[in-house]
Amino acid sequence: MTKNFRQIASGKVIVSRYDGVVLHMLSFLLLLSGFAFSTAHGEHSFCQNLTASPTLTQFVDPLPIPPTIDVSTGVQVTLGAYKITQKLHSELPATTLYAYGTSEKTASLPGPTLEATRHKPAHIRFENHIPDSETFLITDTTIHWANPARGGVPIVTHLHGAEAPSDSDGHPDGWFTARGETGHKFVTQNYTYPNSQVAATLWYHDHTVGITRNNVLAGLAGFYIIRSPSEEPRNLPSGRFEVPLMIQDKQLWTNGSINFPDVGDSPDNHPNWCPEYFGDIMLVNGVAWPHLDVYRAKYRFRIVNAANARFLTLSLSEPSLQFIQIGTDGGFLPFPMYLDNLTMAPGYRTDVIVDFSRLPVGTAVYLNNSAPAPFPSGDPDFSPPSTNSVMAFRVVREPAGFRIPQFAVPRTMGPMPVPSYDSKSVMRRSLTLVENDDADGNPLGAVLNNHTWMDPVTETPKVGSVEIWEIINFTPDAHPIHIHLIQFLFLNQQAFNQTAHDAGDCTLDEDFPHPESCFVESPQRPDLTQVGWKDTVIVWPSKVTRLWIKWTPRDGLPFPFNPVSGPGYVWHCHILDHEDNDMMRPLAMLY
Ligand SMILES: [Cu+2]
Repeated sequence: MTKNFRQIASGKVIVSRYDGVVLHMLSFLLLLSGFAFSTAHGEHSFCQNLTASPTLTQFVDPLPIPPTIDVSTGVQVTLGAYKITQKLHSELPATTLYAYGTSEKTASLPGPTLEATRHKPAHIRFENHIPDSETFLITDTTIHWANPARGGVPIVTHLHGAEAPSDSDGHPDGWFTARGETGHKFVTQNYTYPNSQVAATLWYHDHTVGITRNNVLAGLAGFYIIRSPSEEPRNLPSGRFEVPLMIQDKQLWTNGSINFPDVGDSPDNHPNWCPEYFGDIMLVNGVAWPHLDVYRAKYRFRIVNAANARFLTLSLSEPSLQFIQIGTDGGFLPFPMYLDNLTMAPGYRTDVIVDFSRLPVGTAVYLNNSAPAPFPSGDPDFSPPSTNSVMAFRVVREPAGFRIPQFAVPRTMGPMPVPSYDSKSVMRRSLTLVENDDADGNPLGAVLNNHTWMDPVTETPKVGSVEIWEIINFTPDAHPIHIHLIQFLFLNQQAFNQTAHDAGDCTLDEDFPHPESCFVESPQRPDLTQVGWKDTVIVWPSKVTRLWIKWTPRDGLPFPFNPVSGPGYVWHCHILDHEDNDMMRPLAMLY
C-alpha cells in the first residue's frame, strides 16, 4: 500500500503527499508520552520506519535443510506448534519464534518437510503447545481477529496448494488455542490430506483470522512435498541435490528478537497494524544470508516465497547460469523454461534446476533479489541493499571417490494446460481490489469486491464448473491473489487508465479500442514466469487480470471427497498484512 508519510524517531514528521501534519504530530506526541504499547525495548517501533537491524556478515552460516517426515505410511503424524528460540545467524543471540515440530526440542523454522506420496492420504494431527497468554508479536485488536476469550495464541494450519476437504483446509475461523478454546468454524485437529493431486511443492503455514501475519512471521511455516515417482520425469536431481529454499525477510533487534511495529501508519484507527511488513534481513530456511556448498552438478531447488509482504525477483550472479524452471505452484510445467529472473510474490512456489557442473571449483554464485517493495512501485527505504542478496552457492570439490550422478533436464514434463470451455455455461465474476485510506491518505485496510471477511459469502462456484475471474485492481500495489482448493490458469491481463476511470470519463464495460473504453491495450498474455498451473497470481495495479478456473482437481477428475461439506474455503491476498485486514473472503462450493 502507499506510504504517505514517515514518522522519524527524532519526532520530525515528513509529509510526502498529504496534509494532516498537525493531527499526526499530535498522535505522535501522544504515543511518545506513553499512550500506546511499547516494545520490550522500551522503544517504539514505527510501521515502515523500523530501526535498522544489526549488521551481519553475509554468507557465513551454512544453509540448514529442514528435517523430513514421511507422511505416506498411513500412520498419523502429530505436528505441534511450540515456542522456541533459534539462532538465525551466528553473530546474533537466539530469536524467540513459534515453530512447528514433533517436540519442543525439534521444532524449527522452517518446520519439518512433510514428504507425501500421491494417492497415499496423510493424517496429520495439529497441536498447539504455545504457552503464551498472547502472541509476542503485538496483536492489533482493532482489526477482526480470533480474539480467544480465555487468551492464548490461536493457531490453525493451512496446506497451501492442497486439494483437501474443507475441514482439513485450515479455515481461518477453525483456530484453536493451547487452552482448548476454538473458533466458530473449528471441526477437528486431525487433518486428512488425500494427496490425490499431482506431484507438486506445497507449503503449510498458519492461517488464523486476523493474526496470520504475526504467526507466520513468528515462524509457523514449512514445506510439504507431494511425489509421484511413476509419473515424474526421470533423472531429476535428487537426494542432496534436491534442496528446498524457503525465503523470508525479517527485521531484528540486536538481542535477536523480531522487530515488529507497535505503531501503525494510522494509529488513531489501527494502533499497531502496518500495511506491509518489510524486513532488511533476508533469510533462507531460517538463516540470514546462508551459503550452500555445491558440487559441480545439477541441483533442483524448490523455492517458496514465505515472506509476509516482500515480492522477490531472483537472479543468479553468474552470467553463464540460468534458472531452468520445471515447476510452479501446481506442479510440473509442460516443458522447462530457461529464465534469467524469477518473480515470485508471497505464496509462490518455483521448482528450478541450476546447473553448476561447468563452473570451476571455488566459484561463488550469489542468489540476488531486485524486486521493488512495495511491488511494483517501490520505495528504496524498504529495499535497502541488504535485501538485494539472498544467499550464496560455493562450488566445492566433491570428496575423493564420490561420483556425481548424471542428472538430466527433462525435455517435456506433461501436457500443455489448455483452458477449456466445455461446460454448458461459463460463470464470469468481476471482482475488485480496493484500498481504503484515512483522511491523510494512510491505508486503513483493503477489501475484495467491497466486502469484508465477515460479510456473507458471495463466491459460490458449482463443483465441476468453469469460471472466469476478472480481478480489477484499483489499488496502487500488486496483490498476490490466492484461491484455495484448486489450481487455475492465468489467461491475460489488460491495463486501464485509472485516472480517467476514477474521474468517470470512461468505462470498463467497453473493450479496447472502443472510444469510451478505459482499457489502454488489448488483453496481454502473462509473461513466462507466470504461466502454468497456479494457485497464487500477481494481480497488477490498474489492470484487469483474468483467470480461468475449473472447479475440479488439477487432473480434471472428480474430487475424491465432498468439497461442499465442512466450513468451506477462502480466497485472499497473500500479502499477510492485507489478508488480515481485510482482503480475505469465504469461498463456498456448491453442487
Ligand atoms: Cu494485498
